Amino acid sequence: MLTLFYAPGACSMAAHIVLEESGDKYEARKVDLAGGEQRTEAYLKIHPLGRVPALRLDDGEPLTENTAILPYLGKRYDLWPRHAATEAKALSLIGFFASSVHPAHAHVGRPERYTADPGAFPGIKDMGLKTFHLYLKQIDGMLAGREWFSEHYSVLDPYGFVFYTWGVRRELPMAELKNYTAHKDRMLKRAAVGRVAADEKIKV
Ligand SMILES: N[C@@H](CCC(=O)N[C@@H](CS)C(=O)NCC(=O)O)C(=O)O
Repeated sequence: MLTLFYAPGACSMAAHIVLEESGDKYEARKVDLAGGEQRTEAYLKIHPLGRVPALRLDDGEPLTENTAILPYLGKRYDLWPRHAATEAKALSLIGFFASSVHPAHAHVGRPERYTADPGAFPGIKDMGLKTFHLYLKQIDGMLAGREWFSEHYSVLDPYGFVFYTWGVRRELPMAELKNYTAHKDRMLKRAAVGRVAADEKIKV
């Protein structure tokens, strides 16, 4: 059985939604990020960087990083493109999400990662928020005229949904992003998304 280590509202929500939709039995283990559980000796054995998500596989080995976890779950539950070109596009989008969109947001929430000078925090947060907003607008453009990020619903959609909820949390004008907002509404119509959003107390 798979075990997901997650925190409410974090990027681990993407894998949480996929597992909830899979119909498979899995264990969801909440990690108390505010309380610093991610830095305990026990958790660092699961994720050496002290982050969520981490996925404990059937053989007991941990798998970390959304860029690995989501394709793995997608292939396991048939939520991953089957053809070489669409798969490459999916990897391209996951790479963009993980290496550009997510770190832009981290500048807002975790400025201490980027400078030791607290006086520089406001500038880092401000630029992070502007860059994050710019990426959200790009995502909105990617969804023009389409229902899902790939040809069919896939693991890309819960991952994209996470950043929408972060935009709401940062009080960005998300309603202006019509395609992205329609995507969020489609996501919320899925029963499993509703269950995870309730469990993680997500406001969108
Ligand atoms: N590159 C990692 C990033 C994971 C990450 O930064 N997770 C955040 C939550 S969204 C976290 O665990 N933060 C805990 C901390 O910074 O102490 C991935 O995509 O899996």
